[in-house]
Amino acid sequence: MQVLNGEMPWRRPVWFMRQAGRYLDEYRATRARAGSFLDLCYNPELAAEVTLQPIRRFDVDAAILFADILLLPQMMGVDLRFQQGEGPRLQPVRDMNAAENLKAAQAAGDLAPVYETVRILRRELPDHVSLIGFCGAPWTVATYIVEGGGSPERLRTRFAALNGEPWLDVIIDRLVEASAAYLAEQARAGAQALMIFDTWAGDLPDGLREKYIFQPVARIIEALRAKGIDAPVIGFARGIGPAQPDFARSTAVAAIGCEANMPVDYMRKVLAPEIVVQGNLDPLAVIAGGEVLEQGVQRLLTLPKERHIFNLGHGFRPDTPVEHVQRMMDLIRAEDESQDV
Ligand code: 1CP
Repeated sequence: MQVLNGEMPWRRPVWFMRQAGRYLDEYRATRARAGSFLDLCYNPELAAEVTLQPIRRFDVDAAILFADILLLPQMMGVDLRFQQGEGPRLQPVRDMNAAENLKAAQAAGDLAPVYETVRILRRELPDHVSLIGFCGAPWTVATYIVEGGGSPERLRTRFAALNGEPWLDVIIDRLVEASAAYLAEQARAGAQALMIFDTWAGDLPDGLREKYIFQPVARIIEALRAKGIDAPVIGFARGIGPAQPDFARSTAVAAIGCEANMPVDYMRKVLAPEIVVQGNLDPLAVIAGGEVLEQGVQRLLTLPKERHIFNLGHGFRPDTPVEHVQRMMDLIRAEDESQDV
């Protein structure tokens, strides 16, 4: 929170995307107890439990609410299932009639279990651990709605954007409205910072980013401010590379998440002077361990502490060895210890 508010932090802040997840035995055990992934997301006690598991293991500075970006479209009326081993399946929306049936107004109100998870977490977390709420960005959530699930190339959605399909505009507008209400409720329940995940932002060419990536995120933040929510927002427009400064300027995010292939030199010289950067260790380097991990961490420690939130460039993979995560934490914390003496 100090870095997001433009202050010098007491140490370099660190947290990890997907820090709660399948690489932890205790996560797999709790998930089995919950039944399905969605049962876990909608069970406030168990969702809070899995959020807290990595906090007990590692000395991280933030917890991210355990939920999923697809809960919101589910409450907007899109049928959602998680098939074992296959990822999400949604009822596709690909025409005006289906788009106009998406409910925006009451969707956030139907996510009460998520706000209960946030309240439990704020009660249970140590004071120095910040709580991050989140939602998917309209573009990324729209890709799941249009494709009907995960998809290697997301071609239907990208062509809908290239062709300027009016039904895609309706989907995006409904998502903007519902997402702003959803994030506002998370903040009211106790989330101190909010992150907007635009995992598929890199799918669009120059000229279309403004309309489908920047503006929807900007409108969500404007709506939050209009509702009196002043929590800082971290924008993760994954894969837009040198368009990051444009994203930062057009949206008024407090920080940008950087993808794993963003050169650290570019983050230090071009991005950090303008905005707080979060990221961007390659999740594969954590699996590899050894020299690769050590060098990757050291490279990121060259970023100014008051402008950097240590993280991965994308989430932990399930095959990540827990000892390597601990090793990474030790390497990061060694910086602060060496400066204390
Ligand atoms: O237990 C399991 O096997 C389920 C795996 C899983 C987990 C742990 C899914 C299914 N979602 C989550 C939790 C989750 N998802 C969090 C929790 C907080 C954290 O620890 O980070 C967050 C923030 C998300 C966000 C999310 N869901 C994104 C954006 C970030 C990213 O990873 O790029 C996306 C794209 C999703 C969709 C989704 N949910 C789950 C899967 C397998 C997918 C990807 C589907 C696909 O595109 O193939």
